[in-house]
Amino acid sequence: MGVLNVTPDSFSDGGRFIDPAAAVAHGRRLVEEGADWVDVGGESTRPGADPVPADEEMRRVLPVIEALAVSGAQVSIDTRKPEVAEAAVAAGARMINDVSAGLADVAAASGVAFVAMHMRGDPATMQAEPVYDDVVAEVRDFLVERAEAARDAGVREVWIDPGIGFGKTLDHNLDLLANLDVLAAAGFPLLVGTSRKTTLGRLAARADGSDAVPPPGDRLAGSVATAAWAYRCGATMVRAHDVAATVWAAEAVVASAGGAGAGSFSKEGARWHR
Ligand code: HH2
Repeated sequence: MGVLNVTPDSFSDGGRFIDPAAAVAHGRRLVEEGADWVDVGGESTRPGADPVPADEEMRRVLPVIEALAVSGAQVSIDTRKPEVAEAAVAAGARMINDVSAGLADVAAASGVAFVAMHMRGDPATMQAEPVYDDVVAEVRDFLVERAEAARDAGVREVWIDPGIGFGKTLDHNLDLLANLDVLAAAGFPLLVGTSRKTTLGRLAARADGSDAVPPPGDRLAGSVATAAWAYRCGATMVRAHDVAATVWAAEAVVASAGGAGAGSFSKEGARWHR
């Protein structure tokens, strides 16, 4: 799943694709690089981000979704608002990626796929000392409850996502990454998004023995390493800004894991071929 943020303030690519033509061109590039889905968002969910009114969010994303869908791309809409999700589906989106895990009814009514992601609180407050007794069990139980409710509401394709960086400390994120196999065994396809996130910046600083956290654009190594790790642990989709590098990493890890008999992670729609 390639990331396309049509926002002025996203944490890593804010402002780069606010022009619709630039956004559409980047979305097409993500597909050429091997993205199976292009995840279009019009509101940043980084910690402390300003909320965006629905009409402004729609103004940003709808022309981009329409143009990408017409050119044959599979588009998901990254939103927490029902009216934006509905309008995005009308413009051609085939999946609702909802970081609040609350839009299952919209997905059911419109017949599209749904991603239920775990977040503690909301972006304005989520990094204020999040506390869990057992982060892996709590995230798994929440996701299974939301995913089962979505399935019962009639959504045919339901994904779960632990929401790396959403109301979690570095240690919480690492515990989740260490236990992705538990989430992969929860009964729903698993999506993981680590791309360029602060956790990776902090690990890079740790490796350097430094306090200086590298900026999002300098977190490629950690992004592809954790994407490969996620696939190895049973995830079947990762959310990535750097799609070409991520597809190569996926190919390398599946080939290494499976030996000569492994299938290949083809760029033809980024699906496993055996
Ligand atoms: N992460 C972000 C946004 N949406 N959706 C899912 N399912 N999983 C994620 O991990 C996830 C997500 C944050 O990244 P980004 O879109 O690049 O930044 P911003 O929220 O600042 O626009």
